[in-house]
Amino acid sequence: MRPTITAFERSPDLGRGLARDMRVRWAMEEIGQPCDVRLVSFEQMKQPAHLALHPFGQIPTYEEDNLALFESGAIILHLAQKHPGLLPVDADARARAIAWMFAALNTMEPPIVEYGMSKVVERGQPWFEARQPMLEDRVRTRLGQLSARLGTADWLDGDFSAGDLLMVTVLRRLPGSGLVEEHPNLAAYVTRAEARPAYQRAFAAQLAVFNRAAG
Ligand code: GTB
Repeated sequence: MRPTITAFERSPDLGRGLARDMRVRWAMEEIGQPCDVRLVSFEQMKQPAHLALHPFGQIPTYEEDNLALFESGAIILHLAQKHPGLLPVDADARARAIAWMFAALNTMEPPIVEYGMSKVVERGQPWFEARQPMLEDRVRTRLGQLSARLGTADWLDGDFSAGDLLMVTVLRRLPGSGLVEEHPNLAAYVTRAEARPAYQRAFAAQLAVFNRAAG
C-alpha cells in the first residue's frame, strides 16, 4: 500500500516549507517512495480521528498498511531503515548517521525553535527584548559548534544521510535571522542540500498546496 502522510491544509509558513511535513516529503523523495498526502485543518488535528494517529494533535503522521507513526524523526528513521539511500550500510557509519539525526532534533532544534517561537509569541511581553540576546547566544553557540565540525566537508559524516536531511530542515527554521549566514560553510551546506532534486520536488509539492489554498 502507498503510504499516506498528513500536512497542514493551510500552512502558516506561507509555502516556505518550514513545517515538519517537509522533512518527511523530502525523505520520501530521496528514497523514491511515492506517498499520498492528506491535508488537515487545525480543527481536524484536534478531532478523535486524528488524535488516534497523533496523540498531540499535530502533523506529520505516517500510515502504511497496519503501521501508524507520528514524530517526524521516527517516521524518517523508519523510512531510512526500510529503504536504501538515507543511511549507510556499514553498521558504525549508520550509527553515526543516526547520532546526527538525534543531534538535529535534540541538540540543534530546541534552541532554534525557542528562538523563533519567542519572536512570534513573546513579542508583546515587557521582558521580550531582555531575553533575546540569551536565546540568540544559545543558537549561535550551537551553530558555531556545528560549523566547526562540518568544516570543509559537504555532509556531516561521509555521504548525504538522514542526519543531514534533518539538520538542514532544522537550520532552515532560521530564515531572515542572518545567524546561519555567519558561517559560510553552514550556509553553503543548506544551499547544497536544497539543490538536491529530491528536495526540490518535495518543496514544490508543499508549495503547490499553499498556492492552491491561496488561489
Ligand atoms: N516533534 C514533532 C515532530 O517532529 O513531528 C513536532 C510536530 C509539530 O510541531 N507539528 C506542528 C503542528 O502540527 C507543525 S510543524 N502544529 C499544530 C499544533 O500543534 O496544533 C511546526 C511548524 C509550524 C509552523 C511553522 N511556520 O509557520 O513557519 C513552522 C513549523
